[in-house]
Amino acid sequence: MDIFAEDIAKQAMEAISQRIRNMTTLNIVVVGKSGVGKSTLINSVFRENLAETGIGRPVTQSIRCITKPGFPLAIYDTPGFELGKKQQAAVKDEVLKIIHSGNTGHDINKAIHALWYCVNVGSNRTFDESELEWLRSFTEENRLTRVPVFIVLTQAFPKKKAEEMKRCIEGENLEICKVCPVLAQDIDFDEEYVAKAYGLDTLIEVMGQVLPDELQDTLMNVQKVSLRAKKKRAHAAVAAAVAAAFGEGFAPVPFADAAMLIPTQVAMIASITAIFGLDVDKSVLTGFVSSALGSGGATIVGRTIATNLLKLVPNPGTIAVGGTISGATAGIVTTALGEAYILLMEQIYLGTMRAEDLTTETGASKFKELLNRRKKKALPDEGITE
Ligand SMILES: Nc1nc2c(ncn2[C@@H]2O[C@H](COP(=O)(O)OP(=O)(O)O)[C@@H](O)[C@H]2O)c(=O)[nH]1
Ligand SMILES: [Mg+2]
Repeated sequence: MDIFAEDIAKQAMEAISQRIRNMTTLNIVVVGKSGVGKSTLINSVFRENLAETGIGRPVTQSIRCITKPGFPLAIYDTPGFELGKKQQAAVKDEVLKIIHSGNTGHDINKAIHALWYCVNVGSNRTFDESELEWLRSFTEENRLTRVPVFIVLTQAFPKKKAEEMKRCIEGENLEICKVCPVLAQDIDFDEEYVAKAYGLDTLIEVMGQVLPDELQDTLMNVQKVSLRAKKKRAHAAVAAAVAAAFGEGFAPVPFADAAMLIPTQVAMIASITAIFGLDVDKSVLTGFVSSALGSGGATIVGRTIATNLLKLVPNPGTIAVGGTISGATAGIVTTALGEAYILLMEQIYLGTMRAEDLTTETGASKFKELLNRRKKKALPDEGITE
């Protein structure tokens, strides 16, 4: 069976768009007075400028839902929360109503998955009593619905003051997940001192600890603040793909049939791409496939695939015996391919490599060099069990 790198890239493109289309929608309610920094927070955490460019539609008297087509996130914003006690009570009832109606159909896409209660550190002396009352009453009524509540201390500067507020709130023993101080954007004091943004990665990482498994890929897809969390999830996706396809029950195949591994690898690449939430196009994928599996636009035959995949493995000597690919070998080479792709996604995420670089000769050789460096860094017997 002959295959073109471009065909594999096309399959991968299709798998990626299907993957993203099928992602579970993450629904977050954001509560807080006007001006505390809700919009800034949302735009800084998520990769689309949702608060700015999203489409808002009113869902209740005082709550609107912001979404963007093709983006698996919905933010329920609560404008007017500052307008006194009556309005705050109304917001509370409406939030609870939305939570209940989200739960009725047992559709995870409709449920509310988290509530961010935002309080501004800069302008508050202490935590306002009326806000505490709101939280006490809300968390009480949330006992059965159990929507995870995060208190986000926005514009958390000076840090010492933020820490004080955090301790004060923690002392209330509310049923909340976490108090997270954040500075969403740098603050520039007369150009003499800059307070650096911080805390957004922690907010996402603690969210990751409480969200159900169905939402983990979505959370990684939409967030743009924790590369560490994206990589961790991507590594897990590689391990899961390998275990599912090449675990027990995989009958060894001849080298010439290495193309059999491709559907699993295409699905794995799609998962990783969805987790990184990066726009990759067909030329990038063609470039990657060509550099990993074979050469240029030419057809790649099974044997070439096997040989080139083995080149990605730090120490292929011990596994390339017998002329057949066992489940363990298939796992090792597929893992190596996944790790190479994660490396590429990381470079693109960090901006040290542009997506289109891979289609040029200098870009491709730069990537090869990175792969080699990664291979050398790996322990001599990394992952090899056969
Ligand atoms: N430098 C900086 N400014 C912020 C931050 N958060 C909010 N602001 C500013 O505070 C003002 C109100 O923020 P906004 O996000 O619109 O608040 P919202 O009404 O709660 O949505 C805006 O001028 C923001 O630029 C932050 O983390 N850093
Ligand atoms: Mg706003």
